[in-house]
Amino acid sequence: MTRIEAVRGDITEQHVDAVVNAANSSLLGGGGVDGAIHRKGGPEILSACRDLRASRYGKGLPTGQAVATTAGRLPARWVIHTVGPVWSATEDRSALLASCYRESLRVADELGARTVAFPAISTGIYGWPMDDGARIAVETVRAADTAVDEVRFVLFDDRALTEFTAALSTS
Ligand code: AR6
Repeated sequence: MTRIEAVRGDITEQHVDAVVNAANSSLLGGGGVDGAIHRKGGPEILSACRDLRASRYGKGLPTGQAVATTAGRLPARWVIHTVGPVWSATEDRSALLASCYRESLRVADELGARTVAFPAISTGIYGWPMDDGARIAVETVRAADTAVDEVRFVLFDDRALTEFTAALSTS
């Protein structure tokens, strides 16, 4: 049984086995969570991402998939990079957002990670509404078949924490 919690905080400061990065397909960095992880984790992460681009992911990491690297100087041991979908008002991309959570947990299982911290994927630069993003995150993690003991949603502001707390209080 996976314990699921929501806290307010900074994903880069989490003492967990793996932190999830809301990356983009290039794996070469960006703003938001991605920028913070690379800035605080140092050049080792970017170097590992470059290696992935030169080997398994020549065309980039597809949306909805996940891959792990070192966490460099972060307190976590691994970063699991995943690429959320950009929000669309005309196309339902929620299966891709759910896939980010599911695939990240699958990678965590492969690594043997028992504690995993997630940001609210796609709800920043990619524009996903926070209430819907929170619902998909919680439903997908609850339904996942994983050996991870603890999933921690790490939310940057009160609004996000409120939405995740509400999603967690529904059964
Ligand atoms: N810790 C926890 N949450 C954070 C942090 C942090 N340090 N910083 C921001 N958030 P975003 P996306 C929240 O934009 O929407 C990048 O350029 C933020 O308030 O990081 O998936 C990538 O390279 C929001 O609720 O990710 C991609 O190009 C949530 O984390 C693109 O942005 C996600 O916001 C991905 O966009």
